[in-house]
Amino acid sequence: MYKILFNRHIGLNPHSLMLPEPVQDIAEYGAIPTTGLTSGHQGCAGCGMVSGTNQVLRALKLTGKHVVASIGTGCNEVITTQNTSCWGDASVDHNNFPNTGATLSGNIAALKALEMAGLASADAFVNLGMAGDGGTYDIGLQALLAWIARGENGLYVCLNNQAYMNTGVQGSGATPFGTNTSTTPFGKIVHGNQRTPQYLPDLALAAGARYVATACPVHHRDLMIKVQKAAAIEGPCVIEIYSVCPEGWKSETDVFHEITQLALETRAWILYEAERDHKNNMVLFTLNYAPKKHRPVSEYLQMQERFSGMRELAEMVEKTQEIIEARWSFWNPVLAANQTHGEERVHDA
Ligand SMILES: Cc1ncc(C[n+]2csc(CCOP(=O)(O)OP(=O)(O)O)c2C)c(N)n1
Ligand code: SF4
Ligand SMILES: [Mg+2]
Repeated sequence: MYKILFNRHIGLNPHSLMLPEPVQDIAEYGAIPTTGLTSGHQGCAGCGMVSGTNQVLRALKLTGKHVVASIGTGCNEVITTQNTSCWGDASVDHNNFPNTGATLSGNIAALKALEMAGLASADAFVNLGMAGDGGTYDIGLQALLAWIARGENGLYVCLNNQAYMNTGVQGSGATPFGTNTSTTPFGKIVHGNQRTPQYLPDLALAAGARYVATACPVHHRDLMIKVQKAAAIEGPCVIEIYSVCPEGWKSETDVFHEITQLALETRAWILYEAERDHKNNMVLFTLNYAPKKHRPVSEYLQMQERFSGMRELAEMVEKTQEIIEARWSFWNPVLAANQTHGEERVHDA
């Protein structure tokens, strides 16, 4: 059983622990660092996961290491590899839809074998896995949890757009309550998705992840610091990125920023991180963003037509608000103890 300890400086001075210095000499490891995403992707206008992926790679570039990436089937893989590879100087394999976790293990085994043969140093590489929410919460969950259980080095990034977008917007384990998807249609009898979503950081932490975090590309510095931190930590790390999807969310393509900001201010998406400290037998939680004012979730539901049916039903909006309050209640005593309630802070200032 782990003790839970909260950062005393919650919302004020996060990311103070274990933050690696950006590498000045990118040839330090003798490997070719990644470039970040290169041009030519085929994502829709306003797609959040293009920015998210780019920020992950740009953050890893600063580590000076070579990225070995295993990417699961889904929009991100399709839009960055079908015409031409947009992965620049990263080594990329497209694994099977359920296999991202397993491929992370295969890649680390290969890197160790290279090291034993004196051909490379495993230290010179970042072992990166990337998959969508369908590939993570549902079909890839077993491989992911088994990879975490093996305790190997690596970073698993879930690009969460809250449904199976690449195959026509089917509902996943991360789809919000009441959402209209092709497998959870909004009809007269059943009103959209009846399940409440699961939370990947909870699942990963329970399985033994060393570091878990949520992020969004609008707060790019926060996202990039988290990625760099995960790359420096020994053991399995999991970061989940909020990924606006105009196609599946039925939103306008120019409101990426507004939708994300509303998600944060209504607390439909919470920016936080948790680090496991084996030595002291504790998990350190940090809330990275505490909205000044808690806006009602009804405002978040307005800009996305996937919610157009449920937002007309008061009881469904109320239940959505209850889901948010229940999740947020974890942080209330922390905010009270730290007397930062009402402060707004995300560390990309
Ligand atoms: C074993 C297997 N089952 C089904 C598919 C079809 N398939 C490809 S992508 C995809 C949806 C991916 O959804 P998600 O992981 O959420 O990624 P997104 O496209 O939303 O980014 C599905 C069902 C497949 N490629 N392999
Ligand atoms: S369907 Fe959604 S996730 Fe896929 S490319 Fe388009 S906007 Fe991006
Ligand atoms: Mg998805």
